[in-house]
Amino acid sequence: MKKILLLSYAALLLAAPLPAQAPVETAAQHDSRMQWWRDGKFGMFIHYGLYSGLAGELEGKKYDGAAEWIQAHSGADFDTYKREAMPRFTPRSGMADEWVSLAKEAGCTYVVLTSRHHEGFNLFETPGYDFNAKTCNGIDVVDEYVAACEKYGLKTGLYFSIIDWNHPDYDPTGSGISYPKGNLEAAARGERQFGNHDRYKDYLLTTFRQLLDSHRVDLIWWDFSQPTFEGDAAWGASRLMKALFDKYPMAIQNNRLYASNNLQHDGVMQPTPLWKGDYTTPEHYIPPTGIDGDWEVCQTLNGTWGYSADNDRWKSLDELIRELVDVVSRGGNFLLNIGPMADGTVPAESVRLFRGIGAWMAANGEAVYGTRANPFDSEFAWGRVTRKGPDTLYLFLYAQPEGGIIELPATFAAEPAATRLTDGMPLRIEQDPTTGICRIDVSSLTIDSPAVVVKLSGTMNAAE
Ligand code: H79
Repeated sequence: MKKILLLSYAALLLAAPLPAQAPVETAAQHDSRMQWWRDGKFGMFIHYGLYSGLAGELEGKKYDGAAEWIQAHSGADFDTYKREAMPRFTPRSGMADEWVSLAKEAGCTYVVLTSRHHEGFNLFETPGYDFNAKTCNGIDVVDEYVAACEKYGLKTGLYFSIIDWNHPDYDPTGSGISYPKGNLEAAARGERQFGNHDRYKDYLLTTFRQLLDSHRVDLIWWDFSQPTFEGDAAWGASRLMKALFDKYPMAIQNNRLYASNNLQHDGVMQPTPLWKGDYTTPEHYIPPTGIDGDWEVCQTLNGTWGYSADNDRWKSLDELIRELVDVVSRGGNFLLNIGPMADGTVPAESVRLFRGIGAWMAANGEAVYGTRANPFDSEFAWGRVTRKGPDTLYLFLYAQPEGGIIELPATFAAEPAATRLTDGMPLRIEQDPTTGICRIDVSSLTIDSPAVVVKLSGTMNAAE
């Protein structure tokens, strides 16, 4: 294999001091590494851990909100959490196959499973540290998951929490994030010690290496940092990144080893510099004008990531498909969550919603996969636009335009053609070179929710 002289892409772009182990590659190498992810557009997030068995309830008390946060919400100390949660966690062989096959059916191209969440319970075998699923009941959940991803041909993502509510060496004092009250009280009583955070960082690296040594991955989803607790100081970020690139040079990773702007919930979001990770990760938030560079919205079906027995605030299928289209039309990816139950079973409503998206994608996926953002300066009252290559646009009609006519501020070389995507029905199209406007007559279309897609073939002329 030809040995390539690697240039530091990040250094070229930033000319700023870099962490020693920032990924080094040229812009072309970067583009080729990112390609499957940029084209793939739609992924499934899977939140599964000890909290799944608790399902929003601990010691007889119910906690609303993000169910994977139940230890922090309840304040339970480690012993209580372990005692309550372990017996209720009953992973079943074969469940990962069900998750990934559902993802495939839904039209997802990649999947991301929580290999460990903030509770610090590892779903994979971690020799030397027994707070893991293998010790619990003999199933290495990540093993089965990776095998299922291979079986169904989906890219394999693993979420990896850098926060840890239960590791004895984790120092919560700088993290700026809720920490189980019970563990703080135990520390105050002298029953726990924080204080050796360097050892925790070593543990993170060892554990991450154990994960990589026995599981092939395409993507790592770190979670998460605060401005006061990030990067090398908080997590030994450079070492973790290097461990990933040493083992899987083509792997992709998000930006959450650093704080960046991940939890911003309004306004225009700025991109993350590449040395902090490959893409920006708005959570529960769809940036109204997109983000420069690569980005992915992660989203829940019902407001919680982890399974919660009482939560029935499900979004509708149409809402979810429109969220997907909004995101893709602005140039992003959409990572949509399921929270399986104690034994890995996917809640029936989640199955229904993902299958519904799959049915829609089977008919309209051409307008989603491999596309890029709306090329026009703004969005349209009637719906959204994606672009594929130099000569195809897809128009997602959410509603009839005024007078049944779409007006695009563009003209096309030669004769453009407009058709309804699902059946190729031709639509009348005309362009006016004097005004630079192209008109498509969609008055004959019934606009079924969530969207009807019109395909416009023709090379768009550059704006005057
Ligand atoms: O795994 C999911 C979340 O648990 C995780 N990221 C996604 C993918 C995440 N960890 N931290 N945060 C998100 C941000 C924390 C927000 C908080 Fe809160 C606001 C913590 C306490 C208040 C959200 C709302 C969690 C509990 C209540």
